[in-house]
Amino acid sequence: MTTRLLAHSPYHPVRPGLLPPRARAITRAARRVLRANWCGGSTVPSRGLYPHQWSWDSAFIAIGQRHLDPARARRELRTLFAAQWSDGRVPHIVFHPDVPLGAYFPSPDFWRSSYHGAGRGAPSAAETSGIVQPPVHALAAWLVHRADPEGSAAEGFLAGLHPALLAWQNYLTGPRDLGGGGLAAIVHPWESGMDNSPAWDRPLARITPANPRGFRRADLDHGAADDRPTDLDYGRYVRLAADYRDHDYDDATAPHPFAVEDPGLNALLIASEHALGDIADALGLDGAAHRAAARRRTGALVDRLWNPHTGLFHPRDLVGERLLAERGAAGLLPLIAPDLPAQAVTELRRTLAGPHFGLGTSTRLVPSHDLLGPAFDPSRYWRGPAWFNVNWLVERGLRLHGAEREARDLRTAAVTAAAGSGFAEYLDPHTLAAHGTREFGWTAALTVDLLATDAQTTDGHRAAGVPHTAAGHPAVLRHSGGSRTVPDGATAGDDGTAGGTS
Ligand code: 2M8
Repeated sequence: MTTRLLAHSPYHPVRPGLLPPRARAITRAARRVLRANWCGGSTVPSRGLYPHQWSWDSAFIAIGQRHLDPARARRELRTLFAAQWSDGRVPHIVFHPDVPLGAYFPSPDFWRSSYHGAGRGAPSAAETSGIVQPPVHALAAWLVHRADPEGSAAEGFLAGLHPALLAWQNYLTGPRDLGGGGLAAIVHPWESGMDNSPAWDRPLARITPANPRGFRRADLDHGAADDRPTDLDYGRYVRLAADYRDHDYDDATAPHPFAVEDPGLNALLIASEHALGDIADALGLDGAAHRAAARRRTGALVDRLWNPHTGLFHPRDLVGERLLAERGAAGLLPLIAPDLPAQAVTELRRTLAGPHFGLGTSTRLVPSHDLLGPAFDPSRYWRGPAWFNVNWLVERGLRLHGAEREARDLRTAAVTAAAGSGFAEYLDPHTLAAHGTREFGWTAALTVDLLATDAQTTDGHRAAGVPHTAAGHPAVLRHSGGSRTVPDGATAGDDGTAGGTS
């Protein structure tokens, strides 16, 4: 299948797997992107649009980089955690001091972390943002370790990072459990990583936008305005961030007019809790306690965010105390939770292939938003386009729960589309036309990882070491807020979700 076809044609059936020479050529191209975006201690998502270190980008980048240069992958994570605050939060951006202030907004002089974050233990030696992103990091650390256990042990990588990973998890499950139900809340749309999702429209509508004359958007210097958030949304993002800053980033006293339990972030929290269990085992500590915590959190996720009418998880708006109605790809991400009840797995798979996400029918990649939703936009940032981290997570979840064939098709589609688009930030899910920036860090890195998974996975069979999970166990799901049974026998693989180094 040619690049031209991929870029302009609608749905085509997937040819299983890639021939090794093609796979090697794609890996080489991805490696060039990662080298070009490397800054000496970490990797920028993109030289132009995102010229600093981003939190979940770095985790995804490390996951791919481990196959190419494991020492660099370890460095990526250590650099990020060097800027962790002493309250445990990992800031969503760590700013490079040599990049001009005007290159990205909101810039360090907006967040003023070393001043406003001092009470929460923001570092004095680095400038960072004050909000967070989804916790992919313990999962990334475990996968990075597994790719090169000897090098990792020689550097004391796991032992060195473990306290920081624990503190990060504890920040999210402690001060950020704003709803008191065992899940972490986000206090800004950017904390979901899916910044412009239509799910945030309703809670954002309560926020008075900041005066547009008070700031200048740098993102529009690099991309098409139609691919990016509107000025009105940007004004609201700025207002929320400024108010949090002006409360010194203190979760206990900040008013949090935007407070939402996001299924994507919480699914990653669960996957990382499992990975912390594996890390603890490897260090001779109590891994079982983490797995028990992950099971409890999976129960909370089902209780609070599952919607049996849509067969999907939905964000819970803590201010309005209700589930948000929009169907977003974040609602599919609990597939990466090993203990998810079998019934939820079955229904999520049905939803994924159904008309709202169309995987394998009208689309070959998972769109970020409901194809039939009134707000769906195939080219605007997080309002419909397919993103590679979302597709990587869904692939992993499918494989974890034994859907190897769908996982393989998704891998092939994602890898081919990534390479054919110049490692674009996001794609129109119907035409696969590229949008956003190109040579994007996690697109390149996760392509490498998917190719490595492909190489380790026997066609038509379960990946070596992929654990059997909830499938076949009795499970009862009721409407969100009701009771549910989570099977006890579900196990995590030795990498936190799916076994091996994959
Ligand atoms: C996008 O978010 C930043 C703000 O954090 C932006 O739009 O300026 C999102 O796609 C986010 O998920 C990602 O981490 C970041 C850098 O790639 O860009």
